[in-house]
Amino acid sequence: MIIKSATFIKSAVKPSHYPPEGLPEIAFAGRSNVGKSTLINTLVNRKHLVKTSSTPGRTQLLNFFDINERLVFVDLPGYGYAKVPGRVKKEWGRMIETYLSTRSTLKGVVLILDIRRKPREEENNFIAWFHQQGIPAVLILTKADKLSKTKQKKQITAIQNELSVDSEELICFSAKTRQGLNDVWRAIKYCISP
Ligand SMILES: Nc1nc2c(ncn2[C@@H]2O[C@H](COP(=O)(O)OP(=O)(O)OP(=O)(O)O)[C@@H](O)[C@H]2O)c(=O)[nH]1
Ligand SMILES: [Mg+2]
Repeated sequence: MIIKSATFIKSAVKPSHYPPEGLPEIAFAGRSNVGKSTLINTLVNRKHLVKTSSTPGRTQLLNFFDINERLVFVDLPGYGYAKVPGRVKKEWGRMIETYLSTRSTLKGVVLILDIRRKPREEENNFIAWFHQQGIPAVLILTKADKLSKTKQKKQITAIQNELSVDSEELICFSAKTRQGLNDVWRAIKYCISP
């Protein structure tokens, strides 16, 4: 994918703040600090389009980005960040769920998992819920550079069993080595025009 332009549109909390529906949209979801914002920056070949941080909970709003004036990426706040109080967590959950269930231009969700971690109930719930809503999901195992190729394979099998998906549905990715970058783009394009 040749990126001619990648620009921040706006941040939003509720539907009245979302930009008008128009271009096809792809949302990026995952546990806090998993590497959602970094994945977006890598996809569009910009180091600082989206703010990233080693501190979990960096992204707290829905952030909309225009890509090539052809599609929109939405960086969602991470879930499961332990240090956030229960009330705030609930609001985050509601914010993400409202977006995912009401946005008619949403074409797919990229769900990002850390290749080193076993998925938990949250990930399984997310996947089941996407299915139910008819939202295509792309599953990414990120930070692949942290594991050897052999260990990557082992983790793919473990995660695949845990999530009850085919191994072809899991894309190994690394922002550091750019492993899997083309596969991620291919999957995103397929969501937009299957
Ligand atoms: N080694 C390695 N580090 C990564 C990779 N992707 C992200 N990181 C690091 O992981 C940390 C979190 O990255 P972010 O992109 O800010 O994560 P996020 O999911 O957007 O986090 P929140 O917005 O807080 O939910 C940063 O220190 C990144 O440099 C990767 O592929 N490999
Ligand atoms: Mg982020």
